[in-house]
Amino acid sequence: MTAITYELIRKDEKTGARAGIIHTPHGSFPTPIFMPVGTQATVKGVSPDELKDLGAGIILSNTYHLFLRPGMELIKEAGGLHKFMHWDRAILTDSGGFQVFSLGDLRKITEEGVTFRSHIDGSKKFLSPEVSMQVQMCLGSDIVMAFDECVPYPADHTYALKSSERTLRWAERCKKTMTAPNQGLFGIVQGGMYKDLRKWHAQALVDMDFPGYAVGGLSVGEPPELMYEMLDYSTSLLPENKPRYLMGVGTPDHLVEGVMRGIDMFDCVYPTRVARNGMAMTWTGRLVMKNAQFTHDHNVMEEGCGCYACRNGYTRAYIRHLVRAGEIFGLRLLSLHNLYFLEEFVRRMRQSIIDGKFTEFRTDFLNNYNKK
Ligand code: PRF
Ligand code: ZN
Repeated sequence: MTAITYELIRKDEKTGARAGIIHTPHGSFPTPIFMPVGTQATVKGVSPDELKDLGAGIILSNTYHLFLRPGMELIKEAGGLHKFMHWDRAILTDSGGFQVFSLGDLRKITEEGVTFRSHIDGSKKFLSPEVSMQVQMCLGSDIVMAFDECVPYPADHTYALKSSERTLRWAERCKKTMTAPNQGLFGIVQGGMYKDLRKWHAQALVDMDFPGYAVGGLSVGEPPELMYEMLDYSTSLLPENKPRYLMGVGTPDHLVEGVMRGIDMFDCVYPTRVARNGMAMTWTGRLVMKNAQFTHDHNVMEEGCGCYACRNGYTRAYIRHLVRAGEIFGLRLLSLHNLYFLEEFVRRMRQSIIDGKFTEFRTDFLNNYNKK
């Protein structure tokens, strides 16, 4: 028995899109899925009950942050991350192999692991495949990510090859260390922006037989067309009976393109981050709530939206006022709306796959979303 299994429900005939179900020890959820990000063991400003209410079946959290603060001992003492943060549905934790490169100071990478200085207090720390697995075992997340290096963009072929070879050796070490029967370890495809490396890396990970695969190293500053091309090469060799996760990708247009290429899982800080900048996501594009055009606009953010804010009639004029006044409640209403929007977005996308209408969904969405 593996902790994580994927059930394929329907494959689109014209594209790589697929509808499925992922089963975890903390419940099952439909795919394609969007995972809200709870870096510090909280999705900023949103309670677990509110997350359930908007339909989240799984959230993402981060080894890097929780390792530095509050530390794995405390979370272990609390009985694991689910209990600590009061979330009883599924959790995926990223390995720290990405955050250490974007946040850690004075990094030094060796075969053994990465030495760095904490961005919180400057103290010297060390993360490796073994440490990352041990931390993630203390956290007790349902889906555990392998410790990798995200090849920076741009990188030359020699560097991308060396880095991806090391990530492969690290994946072996992760697999050896990760022994918890109720946690599933996903491999991460790297390879930079090189087709040959992408194919080789994906194949090598498939040979190691993980319960799921992520495509890493994308959405790191490359043009979208290049990302889609690399995505094609990365997924072409992945087995049909395992979930596929595109890491750190989260705008609606990237979600549709990812799903079209056979991706099942996404995560991104985008909906909550832009909410805190006063932006609302809608089916016809983004609304900058501070704009004067909303001063007298007594409509909800989006007509027909089922989120807490729109369902209860909070108006654009009111939210504009809250945002301008710097009130927390305004940011909360925007976060609840944006997260609901993306969960609803993946629900409709999934339904369109089941109904055999994914291509139409994609065309309609892109037409409406880019109209403004
Ligand atoms: N590796 C890991 N986490 C990630 C990435 C990666 O390549 C990315 C790249 N978009 C986001 N998060 N471990
Ligand atoms: Zn809404």
